[in-house]
Amino acid sequence: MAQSRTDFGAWMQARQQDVEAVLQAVLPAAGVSPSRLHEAMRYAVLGGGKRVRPLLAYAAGEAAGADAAHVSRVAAAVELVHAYSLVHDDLPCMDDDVLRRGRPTCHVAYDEATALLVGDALQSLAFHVLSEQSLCACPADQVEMVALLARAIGSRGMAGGQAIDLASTGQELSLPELENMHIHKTGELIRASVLLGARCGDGEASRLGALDRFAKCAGLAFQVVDDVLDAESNSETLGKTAGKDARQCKATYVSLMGVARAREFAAELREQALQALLSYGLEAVRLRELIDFIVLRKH
Ligand code: GRG
Repeated sequence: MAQSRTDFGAWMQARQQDVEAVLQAVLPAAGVSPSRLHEAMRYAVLGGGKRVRPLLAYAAGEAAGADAAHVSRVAAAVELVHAYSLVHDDLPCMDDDVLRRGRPTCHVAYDEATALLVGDALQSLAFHVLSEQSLCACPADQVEMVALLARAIGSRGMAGGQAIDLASTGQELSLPELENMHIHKTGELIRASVLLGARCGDGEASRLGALDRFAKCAGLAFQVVDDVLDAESNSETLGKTAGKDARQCKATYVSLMGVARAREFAAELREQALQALLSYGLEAVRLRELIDFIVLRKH
């Protein structure tokens, strides 16, 4: 194979820097009024996080032969949505957490009302970034991209998954119920990241189907590993409060399957994700490497 793991490290760093630069540029400067809100938006987004969703968008864009500058906009949009979801998830009325990306959460560093507005404004900025410039050959395709993101993060997507999560805390869940929650809460945005990256490229329907199957496995694998890390790692390594799921009596893949079986399940999902890419050649190398990154990550 022409490209090696070392290349993946360099590729990942270059894409993380690329999305950081777009995020820096699209976020209003802290000095611009209302400056406290803008400063808090920058605090919530910049200088932290693995940028997994942008990396998936870049990798899918490469698999679909997309223009890298167009994919950068998608990458920034999905990260803005992700940052909004974390800020709102950390609020006292939701998960009530004080640590995120190794720093005080947004409502602790600022205040609850500001954090609420940060989430609102980041979500709005995401759609601005996705729609402001032409990202694909046909304007109607770009309208579909906007609709795709809206569906993925709304009441039948990420926000719905969060609602299911809140309603089920302290309840016993079956595996299918747990899976349904995660498909919505974390899976839909991961899926949208892959599909939107690919939609900047050739957008061939059969190929999008394969990427969709990849993305569904990647999204679930991400969550299974998240549950394992919450149970096995520590707050310093994770940059967020570890061990919360057990303390809150939350159903997780670890509580339902145990750590060893959860790890096996993540490995099975990795296999299925790789199977979905069988019709692809070297153009999907980054997607294949990213599923390994997702499954083997330590934080
Ligand atoms: C508030 C509408 C709304 C939705 C929140 C995604 C979500 C729904 C909440 C996040 C809570 C959480 C910790 C979910 C587990 C999986 C997850 C999204 C972990 C954090 O994502 P990473 O690991 O974080 O990609 P970084 O910091 O690397 O970006």
